Amino acid sequence: MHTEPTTFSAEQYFATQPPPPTLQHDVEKVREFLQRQKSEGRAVVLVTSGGTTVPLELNVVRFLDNFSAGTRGATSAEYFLKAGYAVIFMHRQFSLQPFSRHYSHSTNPFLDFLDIEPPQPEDAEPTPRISVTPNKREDLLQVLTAYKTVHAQGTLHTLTFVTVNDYLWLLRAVSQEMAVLSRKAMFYLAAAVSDFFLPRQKMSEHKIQSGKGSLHIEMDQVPKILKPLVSEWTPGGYIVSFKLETDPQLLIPKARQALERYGHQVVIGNDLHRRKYEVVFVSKKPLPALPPGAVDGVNSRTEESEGQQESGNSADGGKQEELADSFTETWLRIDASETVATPGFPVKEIEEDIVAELVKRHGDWIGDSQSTTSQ
Ligand code: PAZ
Repeated sequence: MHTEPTTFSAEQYFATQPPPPTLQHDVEKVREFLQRQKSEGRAVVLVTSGGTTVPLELNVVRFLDNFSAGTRGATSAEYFLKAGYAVIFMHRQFSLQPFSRHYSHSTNPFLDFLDIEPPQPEDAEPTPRISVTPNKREDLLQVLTAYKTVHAQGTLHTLTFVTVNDYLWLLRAVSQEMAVLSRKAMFYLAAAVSDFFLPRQKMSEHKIQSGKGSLHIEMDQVPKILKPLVSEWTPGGYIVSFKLETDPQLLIPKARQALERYGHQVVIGNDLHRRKYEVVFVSKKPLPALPPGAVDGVNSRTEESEGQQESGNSADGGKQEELADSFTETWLRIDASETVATPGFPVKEIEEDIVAELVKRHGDWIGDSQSTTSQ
């Protein structure tokens, strides 16, 4: 049976696709967390992390997935916590998490750090003890101390998603809750979210059978949820999205077009193979102050580009050149060799610099609004 692909607006999407069963419970917990952080005067960042799946059957046997391990999100979450933010860590189930990430890779399995000591004659109970391998103690102590501190302060709240549908519902609900923080809310959207999905109404109920030969599946486009996120769900928030490309030529044009279409604050562009040591911050240049009585043209310009497809080719009638003047690009780079664990040398993580830059920009942005409102 051939069914036509559908273009879902965000509204149509939520009207036709069912929410995950745990949504209500998750939202209540998020609300409590936010109330506590607000009363303690903290800024809160929502970090999304890891990849979404796209199930192919209602009784899911097969699904599409992507490469993301959640390293960017889990690492950044730690640096945000260190910088004094409270963090809602919305991640793909079983992907990397802050703190435990240091010990979940096969290159650093935590069981290899533990020793079994036989019971000593003076022990009351003849039970073997577990101890930490001496040369791993210092690192583990550091991670464990940070982890315990965050737990004692109650500044980390975790949420999980698996499918793209879970992700979309959660993102909408959490961002709507975060609106109470206005400018003190930051969104750090590092998850690798599928661009395509199979609507429930088109899914096979049972396992797709192999007897018919090759498999043809036509997927629909996932709605561009940055637009309602920026303009409806959490209008005051500071929004940072990520753009991953494999063709370096596309990185800047696509980042600019995203900013132009959605009107948020920053796109961080990264190339698949260079992402551990190089990223680019793309943002709009502040507009020059308007003369008294003049009309602000920002919104109309954003609307103008609304109908355009994101495209990196030059068949855009010189649009890229025209856009270049209204954006700034800041590259962050670290030495690639420093990102690899080498005995005696600390590992450098680019997320430390990404977060430092964002904390500064967010602080300036909050400061700007306070100086505007107090005028
Ligand atoms: O999870 P990870 O550390 O392996 O990768 C991080 C990333 C490349 C998924 C992230 O930096 C990113 O670019 N996320 C957005 C991807 C996109 O939708 O374009």
